Amino acid sequence: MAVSLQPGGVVLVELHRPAVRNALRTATLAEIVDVLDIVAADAHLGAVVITGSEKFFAAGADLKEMGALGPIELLADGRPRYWKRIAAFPKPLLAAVSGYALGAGCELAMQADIVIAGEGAQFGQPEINLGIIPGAGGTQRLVRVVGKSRAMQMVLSGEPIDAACALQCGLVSEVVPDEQVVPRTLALARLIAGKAPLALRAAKEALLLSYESALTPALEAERKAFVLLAASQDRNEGIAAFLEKRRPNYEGR
Ligand code: CO8
Repeated sequence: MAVSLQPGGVVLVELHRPAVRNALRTATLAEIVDVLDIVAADAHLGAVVITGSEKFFAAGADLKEMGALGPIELLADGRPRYWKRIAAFPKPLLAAVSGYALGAGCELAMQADIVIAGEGAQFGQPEINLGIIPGAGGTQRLVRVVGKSRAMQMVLSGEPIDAACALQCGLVSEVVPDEQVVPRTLALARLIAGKAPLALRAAKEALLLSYESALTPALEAERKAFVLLAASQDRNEGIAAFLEKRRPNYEGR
């Protein structure tokens, strides 16, 4: 895995295990979590982009590693903890997906707040072909994103969908030529990372509540966050900058 600092306070995480098509070892998830912890704690870093190679985002869990675990070992396995920590990352997380995003690779993409796909991307939950089912959100997040029928089709048949279909059903927000996936996602991340940090955090939290909560309590939480932001300097700065026709200077306060 390679980690690099990009312009605008964006951190790029590149999965790199070509021999196994970027299969996700537990240690890889731990490394991703370590990066997210560092970014979360650093006020100069505003967003993370995670990507793979042009042909493979990630081919799922590492089957050599996972296949060796029985139920008792799986119960004690650290992966669910890492997935939860990825989900709890408070800053924007974007996925730039080229090629295959299968199994845990598709689940990793779904953990991102925004997914940008290359034209050749394929998203799938092929676990059924192995006699198992998705185990890191694939049955739950997928149905919330693409709806019941499409999720059932993907999980029960194991057949992947292409980028055009992923766009149509809302799994990704943009499809661009494969070679543009990383530059486009980095540019979007840079744009987002320049916004007021407290407002970004509140917005992400409020949007994610729509997954977790019924409408009325989620609307109340949104309203509370909206009201709370009125106490921030950045809110006054943002409005003042607009009225004075200048760029805002956000400080995260
Ligand atoms: N884990 C480990 N190794 C893998 C994985 C993987 N997920 N995917 C590919 N590899 C390895 C292959 O074994 C092969 O190794 P070798 O060269 O030593 O033979 C090498 O990568 C190249 O693979 P292919 O020859 O198949 O490469 P292609 O480019 O022809 O195809 C694909 C690429 C389409 C990605 C294909 O490799 C594939 O279908 N991979 C498996 C995808 C899959 O089933 N993913 C779901 C995994 S399960 C999961 O994520 C949920 C958790 C599972 C828990 C299991 C608990 C028991």
